[in-house]
Amino acid sequence: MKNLILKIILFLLLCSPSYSADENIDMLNRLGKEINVYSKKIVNVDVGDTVFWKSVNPGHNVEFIKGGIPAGVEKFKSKYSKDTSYTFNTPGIYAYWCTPHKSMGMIGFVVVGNDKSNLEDIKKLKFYGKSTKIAETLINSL
Ligand SMILES: [Cu+2]
Repeated sequence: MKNLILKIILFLLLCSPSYSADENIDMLNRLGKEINVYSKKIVNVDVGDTVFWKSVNPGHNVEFIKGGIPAGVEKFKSKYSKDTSYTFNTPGIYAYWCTPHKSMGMIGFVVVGNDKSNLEDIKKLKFYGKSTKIAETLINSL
């Protein structure tokens, strides 16, 4: 009987869904009709969670936008054509873009700990070209 209970506990531990809210995002040349795009434009994670960006197609990266991250957070810029990740330990909204495609709509947002206290800073960010309209739509949906 004790053995059975142990087996049931083990089964539950192995088969229960992960409580972690880590996210995976692909960096792509094309997704449907869009070109140069992150597979997810907005993700919501908990404090301490990690977001992984996979370099599915080469030539992309992740760069936090100056003024578009919570106060006290260091800047972050990944290498082109490389998988990258970032662990979000400070709550708030993080705005980022792909450095070479920042005017082509390749932008994204991470909301950490459901904290939107820096939303006004995010609204003041300057976006370029095709990203301007996309940013407006995304920010309005945060
Ligand atoms: Cu890119």
